[in-house]
Formats: sequence, structure tokens, C-alpha cells
Amino acid sequence: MNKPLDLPELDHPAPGAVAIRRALLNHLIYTVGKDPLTATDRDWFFASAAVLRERMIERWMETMRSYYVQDRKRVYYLSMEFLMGRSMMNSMLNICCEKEFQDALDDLADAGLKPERLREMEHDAALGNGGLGRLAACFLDSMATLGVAGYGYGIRYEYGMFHQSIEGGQQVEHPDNWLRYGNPWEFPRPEVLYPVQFHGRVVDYVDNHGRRHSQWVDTSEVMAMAYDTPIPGYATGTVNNMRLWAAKSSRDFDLNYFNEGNYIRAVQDKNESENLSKVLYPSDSTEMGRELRLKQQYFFVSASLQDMLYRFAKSNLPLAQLPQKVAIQLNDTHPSIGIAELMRILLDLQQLDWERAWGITVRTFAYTNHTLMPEALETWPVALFERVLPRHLQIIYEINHRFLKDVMHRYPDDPSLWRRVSLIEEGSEKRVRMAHLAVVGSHRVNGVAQIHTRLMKETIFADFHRLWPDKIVNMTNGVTQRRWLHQANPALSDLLSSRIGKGWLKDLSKLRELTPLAQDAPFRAAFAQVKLANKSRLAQLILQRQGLEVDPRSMFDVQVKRIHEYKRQLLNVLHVITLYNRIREGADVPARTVIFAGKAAPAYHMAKLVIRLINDVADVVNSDVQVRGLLKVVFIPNYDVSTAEVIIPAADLSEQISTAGTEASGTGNMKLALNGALTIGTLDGANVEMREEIGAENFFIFGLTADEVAAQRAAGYNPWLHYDNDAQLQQVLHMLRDGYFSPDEPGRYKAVFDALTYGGDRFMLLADYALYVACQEAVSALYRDPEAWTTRAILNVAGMGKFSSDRAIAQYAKGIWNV
Ligand code: 4GP
Repeated sequence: MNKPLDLPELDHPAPGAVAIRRALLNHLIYTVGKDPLTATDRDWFFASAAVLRERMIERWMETMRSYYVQDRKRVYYLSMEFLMGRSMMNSMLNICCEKEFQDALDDLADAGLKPERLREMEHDAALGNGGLGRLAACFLDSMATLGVAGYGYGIRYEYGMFHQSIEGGQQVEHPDNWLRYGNPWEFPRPEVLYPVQFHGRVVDYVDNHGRRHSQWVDTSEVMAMAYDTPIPGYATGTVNNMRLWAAKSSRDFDLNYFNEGNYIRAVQDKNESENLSKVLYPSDSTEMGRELRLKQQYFFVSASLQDMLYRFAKSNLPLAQLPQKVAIQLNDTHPSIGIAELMRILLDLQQLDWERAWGITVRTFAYTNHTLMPEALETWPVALFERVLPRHLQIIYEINHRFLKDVMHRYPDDPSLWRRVSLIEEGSEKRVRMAHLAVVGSHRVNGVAQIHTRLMKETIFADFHRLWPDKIVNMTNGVTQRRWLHQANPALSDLLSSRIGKGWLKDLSKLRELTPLAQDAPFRAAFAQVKLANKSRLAQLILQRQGLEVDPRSMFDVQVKRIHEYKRQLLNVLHVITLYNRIREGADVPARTVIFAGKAAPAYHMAKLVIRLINDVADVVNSDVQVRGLLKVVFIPNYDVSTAEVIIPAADLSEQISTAGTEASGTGNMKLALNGALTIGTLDGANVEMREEIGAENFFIFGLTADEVAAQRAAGYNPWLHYDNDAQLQQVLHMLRDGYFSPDEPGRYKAVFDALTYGGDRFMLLADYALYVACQEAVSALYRDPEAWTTRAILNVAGMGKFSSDRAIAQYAKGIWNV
């Protein structure tokens, strides 16, 4: 039982802290329904959320009202994923004066409240897989901060990204029942309800004026119900909205069944339609050709478009003006069915003619591509489309017909071009190419880093680039410094602000002012002190979660991201084994703790095998006395936004080692550098631009360039050449092949050996291995000189000003949305 308490008595209350304290108690009692005497940590969390929410609501309403009154152009960010993480600290910063809230919480300690425990009570909102979903969350934060009238639209999955545990070294997936205790940030809107149709058939008819029309009939319906979450901007009154859709059955009582007395069947059907928003598909950068996935896409896009058009209708403007009032951003191809859906609405429901409908559609939509990997470009079997969305298939055929007519007109002698750009892939099974639909139906297509945009123009979208040289543009990614520096790393935030003021929170380019401080010894000492404290915090977490002791003075070498072959966690492992062998041979190297974290798609066998390998290597290395504490390997389970907030501020070295030309941008690379980690990486994605900003002398680059990778592939890359000429590499590969790390099952990693050799080494690990190992030696050498290391770490932070999502959003606003 907690101690009884007297109402507000603060020693030196910050203004407002008293009121917050009172509000906390009030909400604990009247909203949560708990006596302070028996309140749990979770009760206090819900009380805190209620207080913060309350303070957001008026500004939220005021913001929505002002958009309406000013008739602002709206930006709709359509995304299958929003990886929000926790919201409490963010709301505190953006809404409520953090300091006062903290004071109020601290003052309630004698009432049993433990501020640090309270934070942990919040379940991550993990409605996303990785970079794409987290980018959407950063963008919402920046749109609100910049006062862009931006709305996030997506799906309210009942189960988010699976929870990962490691059992016997292997990934095991568990459902993420994130709504179990309720979600205090959302507002259910049972009255905001739209029907979404599926299946059925198309009938044609002729109207009184002799014009032909189509109608989609005999469909089955699912209802989409809105849940709204306020998105507060930083240091502004703006509070935007994220609206997520949940599927509800359209018939709580199907009369037919009811009459038959088949009550159970009626309820069963209801559950089936509600399955639509049940679970997030847990694969990133890979196509998921499942019917449920296509239905999820159409479900949320249809509801979102109905909602936008309802809002637009209130302005009483003609539909021709839609592009002046509405910008729709497609976060990857996942929502690109929206192009066909808007056409259907304009043609079939609004009875516009094709040209006008098409003009409106193209000027409204824009599409962001997040990956060049061919297996990530979604295609759907025509047969599936025909069954689920027959009218949309017709419209896509018509779009394609008109588009190809134009292409044939311009390039009459190039039938292979017609085939390449067609929205329909011909073959044993005809398929709809969603990326082509997205490119053809958008006025702008953007990549997410300069090199990615260049490669888009040269490879996957080269033909489209020839057709429309102005359509493809670059919008380099960014991250929000409020979450990824200020919140995740409060000590560094305080240190920076003490020297350059707090302006960087709103204008990250201010970080440049840190440059001279790299030469200031006391500042360096303070900076190093903060890093060490963050490393100790992470060491604590590792000890708690894994019972493993790591030394905060060792170099924290970090690779945290989804597990994917192209990201080359395996190359990192090859280096770890190399280092292990050298240490056993007596080499003297600075101590390292190599930290991995990340989830593998449940059906991605090679990625799961890599997780197991990391854990097996960790077992061997961590228990080998000959290693003398010079090397530790850790796999931290269940990487999510909240875990990232602890790991990233503690990193010394950031591993960004994808095969050049495969990582579209990366955003973890930005978060790590922003927190003072030095990068070891390839010239891939945003690494290229980060190096430009930070200075090549402060950045560890190795390996083939994207052009060299392409050239070697074209010439017929042969991994055996590297194998034959490198004894050290052979030793490492043989240890894998022969079961050194899996004595209980010697053949366990034979498949890994085979993939790197006989299998052709798709991601060219062997080509980069020697350069990577040499570069790691340079890293180790620098780490031996702490002053030099810290100098460079500070210069890394100083160079990160460009990589704020505020800058990215400002560029979208100007270059794409015209707001
Ligand atoms: C990711 C890309 O892999 C990453 O390079 C990029 O930084 C991020 O999108 C945001 O643009 N892609 C995905 C995905 O997460 O699911 O395709």
C-alpha cells in the first residue's frame, strides 16, 4: 500500500506544476477510478496520459477549426504503417512543459508514483515494420511542428509488429497485444463510419444523354470505423490528426441468418470481416502477395478517400479544384490502389468524363518509393484482382490502354519498351504492377536519398524517366530530433543546449555551431562523460534482459535494424569471427562489444538463420577465456522504438554496411550519428550525403561503390576469386561450414557457407570483406585515442543538421504538395 498524501505542497513549484499535480490526482481518481493508496504504476501512467491528452484537445480542435476556416490545402499521408512507439514523453515535450510535468511527478513520489517506472508502463504502438513506418511517424511530428495541415491515414491493427524472443538462440514470434490495457491516446469515432465494398460484379448502362457508365454492384461490405490520435507539434499550437481505420462488420445481425436461427453463423461472419484490421504483415522490403493484404490496402484507402472527399465537399468547390485543396502522398506502393479508386469515384459516382477525372487524379497523387529491391515491388495476380476489385481492374486496364497508346505514339518502333512500362506484366500468370500504376498516376515520384533517386532514374524507373524527365525528384529522408536526440538522449540534449541554446530543437542546422567546440577540451570531456553514462544505462539493460555483463569502457559497435541479407549483418559476423581469431592468436586490440538487434520476417529463413548464428557466435566468444574480455557479442531481443531509444545514444560505432545500391536511404544511420556515433559504412543511401555534411575525414567508408557493384554483376561476379586469395576469409568461412559455432549440429551453417560461395554471394560480402576488415582496423586504431575519437564524434553531431525530418517535410511541402 502506498502512503496517504496531503494535497499539493511543493517546495519550489515551477509554475503549473501544482496544477498538474492536482490534475494527475483528479484523473487517477475520476478517470482511472483508482484510490491513490492502491494505484499501480500503470494506473499512474493512465492518469498522466489523461492529463496530457486533456491539454492537447483544445489545441487540436482549434487547429482543425482553423484549417476549416482558412480552407487550407490538406496533405494526406497514406501509409500502411505508422511506427509511433511511446507517446507520453513526446506529448510532455510538445504540449505541456516537460519540466513542470516532471516536477509534478517527482512530487507525487510519496504517493507511490515512480516516474521512471511509469514510462515503462506505456506499450509501444508498433504499427510498422521498420524504416518506412518510422519515417511516417517522424513525418507526422514534423508536419505538426511546421504547421502543415497534414493528416496521417492508416490501419488500426489490433496486433502490431510481433514481439520477438530468443529461445535456444532462435527467434520466436509472439503476438503483440498492444491494446490489452487500452490506448489512452486514441479517440474512437463510432459515428465516422464508411462502407468499403469488395467482390461483386460490374454492370454497364447508358444514361438519358446516351452516355455509357459502369456500376459496381452485388458487393459485400465491410465498415471502416475511425480512431483519431492527436499529433502535437513542438513549440506551436498546432495539433494534427492521425486517423486509423478499424474494420467492423456491416451486419451485426444478418437478417437471413437470423431468420434461419443461425445466430452463430452470423457472428462468425462478423468476425471474418473484422479480421481485415486484425494484424500487421510482418515483412519489410518484400512483396506480400496475399489476398488479405490487398484487402487491407483497399480497405484503408477507400475509407480515407471517402473521408477526404467528404471534407472537401464542405468547401463547396467543384471537383476540378481538388488538386488545389488536396495532396495525397502514397507511402510506397501499398496505397496505390487509391489512384484507381479516385478514378472510380470520379467516373462512376461523380460521372466525370475520363480526361477530367484523370487530370484531377494525377495532379492529386504523389508517390514515394522506398526500395529498389525487385522483390519489393508489389504485383498482384490479375485473377485475384478480378475477384476482389473487379471494377478497379477494369479501370487499371483502361489507364494502361490510354497510357500505352501514348507511349506507342511517341515510340512507335519500340515494342519492348511498351512491354516494359505496361501496368500489366504478361507471363504464365498475368499480374498488375502496382509501382507502374503509382508512377503513371502521380505527378511526382520521389526517392529518399540522392543516390537512391539517381538509381531509380537509371534502373527500375529508367523508362518512365525517359517518358517524363521531370517526374522523379529527390527528397532525402530525415528524422525528428525531438524524439531521437532530445528524448532519447536527455543528457546530450542538455549539454548541447547549454552551449548553443535550444534552437536546434526547431532548426537542426544550428548544430553547426558545435563545430568549434570539438576543439574545446572541457566540452569534449563533458561529451565523453554523457556517452559513458548512456553506455552504462545500456549495459544495465543488457544485464537485466540477458544476464550478460558488458564493459561500458569497451567500444560499443552497433548494428540495429531489420535483419535482411542486403543489410549484411552477416558481413559484420564475418568481421567478429575474424577479430575473435586474431585475439586468440594474441592480437592486442581495443575491447569491443558488438551489439546486434532486429527482427526477421517470420518466413525469411536465411534472416532467421543469421539471428541464430549471431547468438551461437555470442555463446562461443563470450565464454572463451582466451578472449580476455577483448570481445563480447550481444543480440538484444525485441528491437522496437523504445529499445532503440536506449541503444542508439549508447553507440560508439554505427554499422551501415549494406551492399552499395541496395539501401534506399537508411534512417538509423542518421539517428546514430546524431547521437555521436561514428559510422562505418558503404557509399549507399543517405551515408553518401551524411559523409558530405560531416566530412570524409570523420567517416569510415569502405567497399565497392554502387556503380562498381553493378559493373561486377554485369561482368559475372565470382565470389571464389575472393575466397581463393584470402586465407583469413577462408578460415572464417570454414569455421561456419564445419560447425565451429554449432558443435551440437555441425551442419547448421552449411547453408550460409553455400550462399556465400556456390550460391553466388548475391550481396557481395566476399568482395567487400577484406576492405571492411581493414576499415575496422582503422576504427580500432582511432578508438585507442579517446580525445581524437570524441573530437570526431562531436563533428558528426555538428554535421547532422541536414537530416531533420523538418527539412524533409519543408521540401515535400514546396516541391510536391505546393503548400
Ligand atoms: C525502408 C528502406 O529500406 C530504408 O532504406 C529507408 O530509409 C526507409 O524505408 C524510409 O524511407 N523501406 C522499408 C520497407 O522499410 O518496408 O520497404
